[in-house]
Amino acid sequence: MDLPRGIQVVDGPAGLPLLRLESRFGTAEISNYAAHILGWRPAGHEEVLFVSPAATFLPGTPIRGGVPVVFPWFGAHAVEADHPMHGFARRSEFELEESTAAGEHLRVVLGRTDDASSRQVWPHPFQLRIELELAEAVLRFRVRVTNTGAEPFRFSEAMHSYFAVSDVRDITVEGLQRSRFLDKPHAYRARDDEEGPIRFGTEVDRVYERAPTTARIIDPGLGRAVQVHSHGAASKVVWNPGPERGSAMTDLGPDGWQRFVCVETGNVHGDDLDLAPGAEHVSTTELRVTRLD
Ligand code: TA6
Repeated sequence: MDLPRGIQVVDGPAGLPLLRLESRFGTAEISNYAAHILGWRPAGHEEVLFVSPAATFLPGTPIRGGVPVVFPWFGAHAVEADHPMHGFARRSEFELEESTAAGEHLRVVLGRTDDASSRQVWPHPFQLRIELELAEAVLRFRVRVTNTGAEPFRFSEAMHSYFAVSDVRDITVEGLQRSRFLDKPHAYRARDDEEGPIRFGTEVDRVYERAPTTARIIDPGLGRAVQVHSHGAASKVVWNPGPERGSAMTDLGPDGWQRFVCVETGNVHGDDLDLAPGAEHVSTTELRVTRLD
């Protein structure tokens, strides 16, 4: 496919081919493998996403960092323990379907459908498209799921975004105060008693159902705030493994846990979705970076 000006194929980590979108608005990268967004540097700012220095880029394995695509289930499979964590999409190949440039505004669409491998673990025909737009001061990504079969299906989805931070112990996440969440480290106990911003240092793993549309990562060390705004995505998940779990994650490295926070957007747990034959669902996430005064 001929690529428009501003979009090119470059060699990424471990020789992984990446699509690089570059304009006056900044630079972003996404791989055909797993439709995995691996970087975003808006004009005037440093890298916004975290990719672990110990990440592996092997076929069939998830990449630690960037924006893993979680589909068609979130977390462990509800019944089959041997099914891949967070579904199969983040371990599979996508095809570049569209690439467009409108001035400095660049956009690519990567897609995949069901295949023999997916049907072994999830018996539904589907089309999954990940759209990535590099716009002025915004990185926008969409998840488009279409039911191409004759039967309805239920699914969960999330864009599991890893954000680079100075030190997770020095940041806060605002915007979710007093919102109800499921507290995974405490047996998913439901809570809504958090009056202040979320702080980190020990394991934090929270699923906010019917969450507020916008959360903000406040990072005094980097002098920036990252806004995570979503629509068509009822859930937010906030995760950092903390020192104990983090140091045991081989693709994270010894102090990798300190360098990121996940603020994920999607439709998970009680927000999972039913899709009728022929129907399509779109969820959109927009990232913005501002300097802290
Ligand atoms: O989104 C939070 C979470 O479900 C955590 O419980 C943790 O498992 C994290 O995802 C990472 O999962 P992964 O399979 O990428 O190691």
